[in-house]
Amino acid sequence: MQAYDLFDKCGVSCGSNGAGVVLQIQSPYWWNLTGSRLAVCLNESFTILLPRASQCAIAATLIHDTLLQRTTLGSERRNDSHEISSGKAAVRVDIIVVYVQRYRFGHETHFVPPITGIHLAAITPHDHQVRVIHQQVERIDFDTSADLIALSFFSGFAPEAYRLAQEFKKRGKRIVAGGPHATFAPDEVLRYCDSVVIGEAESVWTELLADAAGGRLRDRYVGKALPLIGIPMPRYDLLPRSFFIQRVVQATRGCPFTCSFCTVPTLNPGFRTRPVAEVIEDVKYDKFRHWWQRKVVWFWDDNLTINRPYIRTLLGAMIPLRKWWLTQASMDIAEDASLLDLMKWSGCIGIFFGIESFGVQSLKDAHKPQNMVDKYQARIRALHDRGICVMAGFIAGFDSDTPESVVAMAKQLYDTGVDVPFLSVLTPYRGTPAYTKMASEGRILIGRGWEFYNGYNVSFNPKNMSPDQLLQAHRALWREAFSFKYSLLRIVRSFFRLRLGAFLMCAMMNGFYCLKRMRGNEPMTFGESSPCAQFTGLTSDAA
Ligand code: B12
Ligand code: SF4
Repeated sequence: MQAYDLFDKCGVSCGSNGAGVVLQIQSPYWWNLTGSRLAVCLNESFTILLPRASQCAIAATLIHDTLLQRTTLGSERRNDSHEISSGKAAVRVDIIVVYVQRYRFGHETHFVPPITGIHLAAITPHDHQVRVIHQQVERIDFDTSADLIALSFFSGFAPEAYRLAQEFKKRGKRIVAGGPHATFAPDEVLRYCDSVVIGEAESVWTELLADAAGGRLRDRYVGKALPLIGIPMPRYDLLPRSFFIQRVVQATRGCPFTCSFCTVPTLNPGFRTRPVAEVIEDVKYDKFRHWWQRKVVWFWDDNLTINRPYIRTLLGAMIPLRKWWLTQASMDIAEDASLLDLMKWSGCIGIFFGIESFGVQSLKDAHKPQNMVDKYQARIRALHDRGICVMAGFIAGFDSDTPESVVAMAKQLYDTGVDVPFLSVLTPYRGTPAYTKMASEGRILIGRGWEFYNGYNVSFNPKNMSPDQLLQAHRALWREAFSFKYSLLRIVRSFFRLRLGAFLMCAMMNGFYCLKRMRGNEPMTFGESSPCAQFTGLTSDAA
């Protein structure tokens, strides 16, 4: 068959201009030809300029073959409508990763996507049709043809999830919810949704979908924490392109520590690892549009490096792939020089540490013995010596904190060497020791709805200040830490200390937050008039 016939069959028009052959593709798909690579995306009108007719023939064959492999393609392309796919799905499911903006004007750039939605899509059996909607960057399609709406959300987004559930209910949809909030508040979730998944989805998702297809959806499914073997690659093809980074990977689940404010030990019990070969498949996937998306691997693990034999094997396997990777780890790694070297050789450009506080008592209260204030500087230096960027989380609102100690963190974190700070307000999430303690002391502000649990608002009575003083201290810290002065100082310093990828990451993230600071795009403060106010009081059930 000739190239032009093939194009006709694919709905691709073909012409020529002075520079070469022009392909005009106006179909639900577009093909981006770079060398021999073929990327498939959706809903674009796209012009490819091919200098030679011979390339035109290659393009035609690739496009045609791709269309012929439609069944494979079904799991390789972005679905914008359930109608687009052929075949009869048992259940058409819309997975919605719920989101509420946490800054006054939203994000200027959407940096890294969640893995949850594309993971759930990947474990969805092929006889069902799946779409993934990231509310962070996509509009919610209430008039969807989906039979089942699957909502995933954190506590801070619960009011929005319930609002969505109400809207879908009005349209006669069945709704299932899961995630960290649903796991710890299933009864509350069932007031808005038909079904709830408690815990991890892998052991129950197939059964749930079969039940939905058979019209016998149960109200509760309790997921078991299974070994992480045979987990399919996340559906990267379903990610909106507006996320700057695309390759998010999970290699392990769980964490052996028991920090007082963290739900991980109960949410993901034990510490489980995926087979290295399977993780490497995800790391190798490279049908992304931009070079940095092919280059960067962002591990969304709880504590990737804790099992040393495992991480050594994984990193050893990553060395030849020449990627740039980032993850979250605990500070003890800084004492392990050979691991740090391996991290460097395998392309580590950034590590997130939960430093949390400079207060010794606060760290005790947080059950964080692995953090030692007097060792922060040396430990951060150990990473800098390998050119690795240190991102670090800090929490305001521990019992020993005062407004002054909170604001002082802006300078302390700079002096300690942190390259990119993440600044949160202490939040007593259900399922944590912090929640149990504060609830028993009657310190949870029961009039405040779940929107106050977004990490930037105050939902409890601090010990040494009022809730409003804590909020103001956090905002003052945020403004100071992301002031032009500190942001620039961190960027300049990182230029001399970090390897290229790490420097770029550091510069971008500091630039990102500094721009927010300069625009007055601060973390949103909720009050009685918050958009979610109708859900205020739900936390009283929790208390
Ligand atoms: C990666 C991560 C992030 C990333 C990505 C965020 C994102 N949107 O995914 C970043 C760093 C941005 C982040 C930020 C925050 N995070 Co975070 N994060 C995590 C972490 C470490 C891993 C989550 C993950 O991707 N796991 C891998 C995927 C595959 O699994 P999963 O999401 O857990 O989903 C499984 C089950 O929960 C379930 N499931 C989930 N949803 C659904 C939906 C349905 C329908 C079904 C059936 C099942 C199901 O099935 C999945 C497969 O088993 C978790 C810790 C943890 N272990 O969960 C904390 C965690 C989710 N984060 C948390 C918090 C508090 C935050 C912040 C508010 C922190 C802050 N102070 O700013 C912000 C919120 C930012 C935001 N805008 O979303 C809390 C949430 C607690 C709660 N009750 O809400 C957790 C649990 C950690 C903790 N401290 O306890 N986080
Ligand atoms: S080290 Fe991190 S993941 Fe582990 S329990 Fe503490 S906060 Fe949670």
